[in-house]
Amino acid sequence: MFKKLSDLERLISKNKIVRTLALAVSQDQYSLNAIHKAYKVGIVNPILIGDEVLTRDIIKEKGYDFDGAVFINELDHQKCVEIAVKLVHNDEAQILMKGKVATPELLKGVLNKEWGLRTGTLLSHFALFEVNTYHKLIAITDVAMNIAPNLKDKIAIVNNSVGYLNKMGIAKPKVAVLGAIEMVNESMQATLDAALLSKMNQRDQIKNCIIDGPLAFDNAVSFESAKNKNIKSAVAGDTDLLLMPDIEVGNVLYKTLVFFAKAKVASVVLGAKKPIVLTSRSDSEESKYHSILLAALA
Ligand code: COD
Repeated sequence: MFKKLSDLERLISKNKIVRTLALAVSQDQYSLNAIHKAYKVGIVNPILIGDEVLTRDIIKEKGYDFDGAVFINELDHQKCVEIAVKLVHNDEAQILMKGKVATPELLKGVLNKEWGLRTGTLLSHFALFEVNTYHKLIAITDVAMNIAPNLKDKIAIVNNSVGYLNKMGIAKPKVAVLGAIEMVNESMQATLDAALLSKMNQRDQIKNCIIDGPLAFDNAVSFESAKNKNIKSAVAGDTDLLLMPDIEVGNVLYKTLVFFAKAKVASVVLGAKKPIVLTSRSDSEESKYHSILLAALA
């Protein structure tokens, strides 16, 4: 069982993983810092696409040693995205990373029908948290890509995340489908979807995990809370993955954990041809580094 995000490092070095990473709009000191760390420990070979002068200025100022890195000089952001995405599309790079560019701008490139990274399945965002008050790492999805997923989307989002957790060695991750309450209320769509997902899991329509829901946040993460409410569940209090009802709830929870609970987080977009590191500008350098590790493992 993984308890810390730094455990990812151990798994990567055990499997001797080395990936080529394409950074779109490379003049971003925070991304460069994280990439430099991953480069120095031999996990990534970077291709830096962006304003080469500005990028080299940052590298020089910070004293980074990027001797083996490839630089592609491009000033236009959209073109940078296109070049980076095409490198991954053509398997010349195995990780796409967002630099100093807006998330929707990058995602539109990723979803481009000709040269994007679509696979026919839904792309979704997967965030893995280390929270001091929880007994293991906990994943949360989707907090950054799918705005208002319907039932079909939620099935794909669960499958993407479960596939990743299975790869991490968790054979049957426990998935809590969140609602505002733990009872089905016909006026609350999230609770209806949760009940359907649970039943689909029981009938083996969604495999390799144990799904329960609706669960309110407290009983998803606390045995005691579940016990107090007399909830009998194989998931309650021991959740590996929290499925969010929509992007607003997910994004607020993500930021609450980081800013109020001082949680550590790593995140990656799954379901594309290759993993995408899509951290936000406010994420710490450590978080960006751990996200690269998460992508390298995917
Ligand atoms: N996976 C696969 N294909 C998708 C997905 C997805 N998640 N989302 C859209 N598509 C496909 C659609 O099927 C369609 O073919 C095409 O892409 C365009 O679909 P639209 O018109 O619904 O999507 P866009 O281009 O307007 O927007 C897609 C975004 C991912 C950019 C949009 O959903 C978005 O802005 N998401 C939130 C991103 C964000 O702001 N995150 C920041 C939070 S920190």
